[in-house]
Amino acid sequence: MGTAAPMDDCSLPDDSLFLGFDSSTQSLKATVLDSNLNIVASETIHFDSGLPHYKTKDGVYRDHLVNGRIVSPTLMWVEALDLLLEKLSASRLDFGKIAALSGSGQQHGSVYWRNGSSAKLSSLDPKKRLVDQLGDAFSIGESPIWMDSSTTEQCREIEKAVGGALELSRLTGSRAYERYTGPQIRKIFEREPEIYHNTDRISLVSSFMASLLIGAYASIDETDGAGMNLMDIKRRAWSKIALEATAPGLEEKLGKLAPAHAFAGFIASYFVERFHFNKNCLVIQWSGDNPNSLAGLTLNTPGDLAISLGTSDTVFGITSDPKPSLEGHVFPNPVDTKGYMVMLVYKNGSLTREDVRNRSAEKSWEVFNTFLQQTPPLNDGKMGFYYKEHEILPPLPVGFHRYVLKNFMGDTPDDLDEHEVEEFDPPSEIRALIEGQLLSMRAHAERFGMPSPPKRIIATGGASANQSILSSIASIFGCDVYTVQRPDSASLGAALRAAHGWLCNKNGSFVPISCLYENKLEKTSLRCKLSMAAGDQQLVSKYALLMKKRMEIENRLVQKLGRR
Ligand code: XUL
Repeated sequence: MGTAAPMDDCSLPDDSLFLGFDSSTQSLKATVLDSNLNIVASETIHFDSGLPHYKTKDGVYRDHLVNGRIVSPTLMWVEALDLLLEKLSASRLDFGKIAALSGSGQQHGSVYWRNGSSAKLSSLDPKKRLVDQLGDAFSIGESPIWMDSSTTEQCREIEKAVGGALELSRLTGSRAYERYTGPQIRKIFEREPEIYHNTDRISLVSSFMASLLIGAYASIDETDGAGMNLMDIKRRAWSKIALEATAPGLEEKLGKLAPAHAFAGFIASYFVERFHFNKNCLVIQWSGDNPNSLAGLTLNTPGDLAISLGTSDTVFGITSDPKPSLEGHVFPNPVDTKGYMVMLVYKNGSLTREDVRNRSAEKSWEVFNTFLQQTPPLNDGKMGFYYKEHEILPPLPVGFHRYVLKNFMGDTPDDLDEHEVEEFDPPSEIRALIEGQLLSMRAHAERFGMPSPPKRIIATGGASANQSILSSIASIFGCDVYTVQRPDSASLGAALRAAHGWLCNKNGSFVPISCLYENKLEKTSLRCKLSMAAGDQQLVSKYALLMKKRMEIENRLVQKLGRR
C-alpha cells in the first residue's frame, strides 16, 4: 500500500450518501452507497433507447467510409447526465445527503473543448439543461472511443520516435495502441491541424464528466492517464519525449495530472441550484472503468485475478513490480499510491457473444446456455476464433476461423493436427466461442506474467451472471470463481472511491482504502461469494494442451493477417 498517514477514525458520517457514475460505451449508470457501503439506489440511461435521436448503435457510430473509425457523439454523454440526474431526482434521491461523488469513464475516449469553453462551463444557467448550453463547446463533435482502430500509422510513428514499441511500453506502460489517446490526438493534429489549434483542453471521458460536475476543466487522473501513451508510468507525470512524439504544444492542452483519490473540486453551483446538491459535496477525481472495477471488486491480493465480461472483456490484477511488455497494459493502481494494476483487453466481448448467439442460438440466452450445458468440455477438439470487430489481442481483423483437432485425446500438443472448417453445428459453435475467449485469456495472462493458476478469480460484468460461463472459467483456469452481488462493478467502484476520496480529504492526505471497509466487507454490497469451485485437475491439464495449440494457430493467423 502507498504511504499513508495514520487514521484513527475511518468512519463515514451517518446518514451521508456516496454517488458513483459509470459513463460507459452503451450507457450512463449511477450507483448510490450509504455510509455502511450498502447500495441504496441505482439508475441507468441506455444511449440507444434512452437517447434515440443520436441514432447510435451500441452507443457508437461505426464509420463505414473510414476503416476502423468508431466514435460517439460527445453531446450525447452530456444529455445523458441531464437525463440521469432527472431520473434520480424523480426517484426521490436526496441529493443534499451526497457527501462526495466520483465516476468511471470508458478508457481512452477523448473530448476536445473549443478555445474559450471554460467560461461556458463556469457560468452554466441552472434553469436550462446542460445539453442546451454546451452545443458549441467542442471543437470536435464526435469523440474517438476505445473501439476505434484507425490510427495504426500514428502508432508506428510514435513508437519509432521514442525508440521502439518496447521502449514506449517501458516508459508509458503500453506499446502504442490504436485506441490510446496519444495516437488519436496525433491523428487529429496531422489530419485537422486547425481543429487541434482551436482546442483549449483535451479531456478523457472520465475527466470530461468530472469537468461538467465541477464547472471547470478537471485534471486527468494518473490511472486513466496511463491509457494515453503519454504518461511516464513510474513518475506518474507527463513524459516529455512521448508528448513531443505525439503533437506540439500538447502539455498545456492536457493540463495537470492528479492522483485518483484527489479532490477535483466542489460540485458546481449549477447542480446545487438545479438538483439541490449540498454545496460542500466533493467531486473526487474520476478514473477509468477498469481501474474503478478493481476498486469495486476490492481486489487487493496479488494472486487474485478479475475477469470483467462486458462490452469489452478485460482481465486484470495488481502487482508491485510490473513488467511492461509488447502485450497488455500497466496502470497505476487507483487506490494505492505506489502499486500498479496490470490488464489485458479484448474488443470482442459481449457484442460478439450476442452476435454469435443471434446466428446460432435463436437469439436467446436460454438456448445459448442449453447449448453450453449440452456440449462436453473441450468441445471434442473444435476450436474457434471469433472477431466481429478488429481485435486488440491478438491484433487481428474482422473474421471467424474454425478448426477441428485430429487425435484430440493425444497427450502431447504435437499430436494435435488441425484442419480448418467452414462451420460447426450450433451447440459446438457456442462452446467454441466461450472456450476460445477464455483460453485466450488464460494464455495471454500467463504470457504477461499474471498469476497461474490464480489464487481465485472474481468475475464481473453482465455475462458473469451466467453459471455455464462461470463453470467454463473454473475448468479452464483451474481455480475457484467468485462473483459480486451486482455485476456493475465500475459504478460501484466509483461510489466506493468517492467515499475513499472523502476520507482522504478529511484526513488531509492519502489513507488506505481498506480503512473504509475493514471488518464490514462481509456485511456490505462489496461482498464476494464463491460461485464455482475449481474444475478437476485432469481437465485443467487438458485445457492447457488445447491452449498451447490455440496459441500456435493464433500466431499463424497474426503472421498471415495481423496488423503488426
Ligand atoms: C480498456 C479498454 C476498454 C474500455 C471499455 O483498455 O479499452 O475496456 O475501458 O470501456
